[in-house]
Order: sequence, then structure tokens, then C-alpha cells
Amino acid sequence: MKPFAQILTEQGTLQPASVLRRYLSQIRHIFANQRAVEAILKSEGDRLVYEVYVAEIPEAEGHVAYSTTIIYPGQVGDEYHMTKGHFHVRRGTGEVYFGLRGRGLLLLRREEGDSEVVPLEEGSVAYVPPFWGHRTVNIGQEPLIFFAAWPADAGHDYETAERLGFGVRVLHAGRGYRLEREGEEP
Ligand code: PAN
Ligand code: ZN
Repeated sequence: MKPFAQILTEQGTLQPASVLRRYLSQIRHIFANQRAVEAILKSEGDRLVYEVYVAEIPEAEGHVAYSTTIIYPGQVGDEYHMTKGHFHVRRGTGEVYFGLRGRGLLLLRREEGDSEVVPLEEGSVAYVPPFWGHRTVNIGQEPLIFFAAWPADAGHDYETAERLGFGVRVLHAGRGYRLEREGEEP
């Protein structure tokens, strides 16, 4: 592979890149309020929750993979739009997130059970240490756009994240947000 440079646009897209689009109908089970999911699907048809532009980097040892993610603003019931979230298959691999636009939170958890929440917003850098599963939430009113870079052979394990959850849910409340511990739904 030869060195190269590429454009990261104002809108947060990378070219060339493969694009993954996550619609509500495909990721409906990540949200707590299934009645709200049904209501949206019924009234709007479907909804684009987020998209990921993944640079074309070989998934091989030594390479550094990177992407941009755009999470569109919105809620499902009271819960803010968010990514599916995952652990890396190779658990001992970390990741760096760099906020390009908007306001968000990064939810992190370890399989042992502890969880953390850190801000991710324009101009901020968040570090995902090895062994921490991670999910991103848009708590603002504009798209949350961030750049991420990770060891290209890390792999993505969505199943464990789905089974364990992230310990907290991020809900709209008044003019801000509130964190609800999972399992404490009213
Ligand atoms: C990111 C994420 C991206 C989308 O590039 O893959 O934000 O989130 P999900 O993969 O959980 O749908 C990353 O963490 N890569 O390792
Ligand atoms: Zn990751």
C-alpha cells in the first residue's frame, strides 16, 4: 500500500471510503422504548440514525484503521440517538476519538461491569483504553461528527455489547440530559 492523503469534508464525509448507514429499523433493539420505535416507524417510515465513513485500510496487523461517524440529532422516546456500540474482538486494542462537530457523550464499559461516561464534542479528544466497550450518543441539536482511529486488526464484537448493555441510558430532560442507570426504567 502506498501513502496517501484524503479529504475530510465539512459534512464529515471521507472520500474514498465505504459508507455504513444505520437505520432505525435495523438497530431498533438498542433503544429502551420499543413502543416509541414502533410509533416512529409507523409515522415516518424509517429514519437514518447514523452513518460511518470507513477508510479503505487493510484489516491487517500494523495498519491503523480510521473512520468518521455522523450521528444525526434526534430521540427515540426520551433516549438520544446513539451508535450500536461494540467491544473490539481483540480486547487488548484501544482507540482514539476526536470530536469534529456537535455535542456528545462516549459511554464506556468493561465486561467486569464498571462503566464510565466522558464528553465528546467539537475539539475534544477521548481515549478508549483496551478492554472497554464503547458507544457514542448525540446529546445536541446538530449532527455529532467525530473521527476515530484504531488498530486495523481489532475487529468488532457487537454481540457482547448488545448482551451486556452500557450500564446507563442517556435521556432528554428539560434543557439538558440525564443519565439513567440501566435496569432503573420508571
Ligand atoms: C467507530 C464505530 C462507529 C460506529 O468507528 O465503529 O462510530 O459505531 P458502531 O460500530 O458501534 O456501530 C469505532 O469505534 N471503531 O472501532
Ligand atoms: Zn471501536
